[in-house]
This record gives sequence, C-alpha cells and structure tokens, in this order.
Amino acid sequence: MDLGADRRGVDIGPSAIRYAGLSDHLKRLGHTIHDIGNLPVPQPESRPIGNLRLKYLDSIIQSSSELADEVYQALQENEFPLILGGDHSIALGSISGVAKAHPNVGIIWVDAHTDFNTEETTPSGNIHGMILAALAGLGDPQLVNLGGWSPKINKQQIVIIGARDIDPGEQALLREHHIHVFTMSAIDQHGIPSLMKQAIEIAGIDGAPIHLSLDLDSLDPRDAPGVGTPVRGGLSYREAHLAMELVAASQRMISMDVVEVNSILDRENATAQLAVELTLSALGKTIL
Ligand code: DIR
Ligand code: MN
Ligand code: MN
Ligand code: MN
Repeated sequence: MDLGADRRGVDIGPSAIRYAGLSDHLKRLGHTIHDIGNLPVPQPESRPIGNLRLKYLDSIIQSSSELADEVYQALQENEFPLILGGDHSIALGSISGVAKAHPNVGIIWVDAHTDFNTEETTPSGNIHGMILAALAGLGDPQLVNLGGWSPKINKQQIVIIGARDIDPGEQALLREHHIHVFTMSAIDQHGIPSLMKQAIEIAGIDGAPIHLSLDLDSLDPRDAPGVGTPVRGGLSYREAHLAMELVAASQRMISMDVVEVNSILDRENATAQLAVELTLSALGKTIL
C-alpha cells in the first residue's frame, strides 16, 4: 500500500522484506509460517485522489477493511499476524482487526512521527499521518468508524516511542488527549530499558495484550536510509534491537506491523534487511 503517503516505493516494501529472507529466518527461529501473500491494493494512478485533505480515502478504507478481516481471522485461528507495509496507513486495517478480536489491546507505536493528525491538522493530506488518531477515535468519521465501531484503542493504552518530528496541530492533540509520547529526548535521558518497561506496563495494563507497530523511520537514517520520510537523530541500531528484545521478553505481543520500507530510496535492500533483523528480535531471537 502506498496510497497513504506521497512517495512511491513503499508499495514494494513487502517484496523487499520477503527477498531479505524473512520467512526462512523465522523458520530457523522455530516459527511456522503461513504467508498469505499481498492483499490487492489499487495503484494510485488508477484511483481518484479525492479530497486533498484525505487523499485516496475511499481506496484506503476499502483496503483497510479487507486487511482487518484477514487479521481478525488469523487471530481467531490462534495465529500471530505479522503485517508488512506499505505505508503506515495499513495499521488502520491491522489494528482494527486486532481490536475486534481483543478489545483491550494496547499499542506500542515506534516511529519518528506520531501519526496523530486529523484532516483539520494535516499539513500533507496524507492519511498515514492520521492513523493513530483515527484508532483513538479522532478525525474523519470514515477512518474512525471503520468496521462500525470506535474508538478501536483506549487512548491511555497508546505509547509512542522515538518521536522527533511532530506537526503543531498534532502536538496540541497529543497534549489534549494525554497520549504517552516517549520522544528521542526522553530516550536520550532515560534510556530504552526503562522506557520500554514503562511502555509495556502502560500499553499492557491489567494484563492486556500488546500490538507493536514498527515504522522503520524510527531508526536513524544512517541505518535505515530506505524510508519515505527520514528524520535524523533516530534510534540507533542497538537501541531498536533492544526495544524489540524487551517486547519479546514481555511475552505480551500478539501482533505486529512492519511499515514504511521504501525500496526505491533504499541502499541495496539494507532497510529491508534491518526490518527482518528487528522482526526476528521482536519474535524471540536472542544473541546467546
Ligand atoms: C507528517 C508526516 N506528520 C504528515 N508523517 C509521517 O504528513 O502528517 N511520515 N507519518 O512517515
Ligand atoms: Mn508512521
Ligand atoms: Mn508514515
Ligand atoms: Mn514515521
């Protein structure tokens, strides 16, 4: 899916991640893999862009509802849905599916951005920047009410980690709704171990399950050059691994998105490889 962002190249992210060996590595870790392939998403050239404050809304709603059904189904079958993007708008579908199966699910959103715009605050009209707000019940009614209910996620169980590029309107909304945001400055000050421990406690309050949404632009662009909107000063390679390892150790994660790998901008598939390595850490790979 690349309808939610301005730059082409994330639509082939899933192919790049598969090419980097995701399935084989997961099998070696002891997991059984059932790859259902790509869900069909229309090319932007073939669809009307529609309202410029909510670009490609109709197509995104359609694809999100199909993805939500697949994710819900996988959870019903006691599988662990691992959803490859694509721009971050795919999290509307994935998390809606998870929330339908597990209404008390909390979210750890690892991202340079907070994706907390609405059609009123967006500087770009790109829906990938609005998804977390929509899941919390804020913004355009079609995004918010996907599947017929809202909010999908309790605001108090959302934790954003790695943020360093927040639009002014988003800042106001995040404050107004008391969203937990662990910025890069907070990570510099307190470190990943302490903040991840807090994040797991907040998202997973009272034993709630956790969905992890990993935007590769959370990493420093030196390690993750292949993303649509690189912002310097990001998570280091080890900080990102440690964050994933701590999520795995908590044994609370029930589903995960890996998004925003942009293969056109990547260097020899390095960002897709990094996506594979981090996914392995999140799914139980340890050094020893
Ligand atoms: C910006 C960029 N905040 C927007 N957002 C994201 O367009 O809403 N880039 N998510 O990856
Ligand atoms: Mn994002
Ligand atoms: Mn994004
Ligand atoms: Mn981002």
